[in-house]
Amino acid sequence: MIIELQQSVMRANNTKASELRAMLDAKQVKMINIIGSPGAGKTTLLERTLERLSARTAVAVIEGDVETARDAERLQRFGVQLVSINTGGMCHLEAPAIAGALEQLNLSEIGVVVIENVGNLICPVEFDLGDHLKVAISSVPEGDDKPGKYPALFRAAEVAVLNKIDLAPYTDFSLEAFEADLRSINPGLPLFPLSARTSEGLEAWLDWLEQRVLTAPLDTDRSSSS
Ligand SMILES: Nc1nc2c(ncn2[C@@H]2O[C@H](COP(=O)(O)OP(=O)(O)OP(=O)(O)O)[C@@H](O)[C@H]2O)c(=O)[nH]1
Ligand SMILES: [Mg+2]
Repeated sequence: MIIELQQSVMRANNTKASELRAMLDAKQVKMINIIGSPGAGKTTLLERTLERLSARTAVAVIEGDVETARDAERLQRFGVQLVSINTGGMCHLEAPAIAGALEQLNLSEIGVVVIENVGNLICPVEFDLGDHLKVAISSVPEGDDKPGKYPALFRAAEVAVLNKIDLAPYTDFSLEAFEADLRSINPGLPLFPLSARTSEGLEAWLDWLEQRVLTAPLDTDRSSSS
């Protein structure tokens, strides 16, 4: 009974997500879904990304948090359209909540919507939000064994960021081990090791992202399993 209910929730979510993606495609808006563990640096990467991307196109942000609007408050200085969603304890965002958030945005003025998902490596992967691009963010202090332990995220993502490389000298993190683990799960996944704090490696990530969301054609066939 519980399994049936979960399946129907997932089906309803995925139907809504497909509707959202079609609606965004019609308006030529791209939506990015950033997924990573608590503290991996999602908001910090978003801050660094907004500094450049919002100079090229109008960006809106949907901030998902279990509690508080702290991340949304951090982003207010960028003057972007911003909607904060408190999940009230839930470990992920769902498509109906994104639909509600998108209704609050003036999409005719927006080129890119960025979602910061709830900090979690498992639940957010299960729920398609109607996004065009899933970004997996890991960070050095989490350890180099994470791709193999949480493979679903690294399979679903179209790109991976490894943040906090400035901390590598103080840990036993091995970039080679991380990459090998990642490659065993998703051989072609682009990986950007960087530090959102020192900006090392940031340019390559920003170049890739700009190319993907500003010039690459819309990919309307992506689904939650992609
Ligand atoms: N040393 C270092 N610290 C970083 C870097 N990026 C982020 N941090 C720090 O890591 C902490 C968490 O960063 P956030 O950006 O808030 O992480 P988050 O993933 O948004 O966290 P949640 O939204 O709570 O899941 C903060 O203290 C940041 O200043 C980095 O590249 N290097
Ligand atoms: Mg955050």
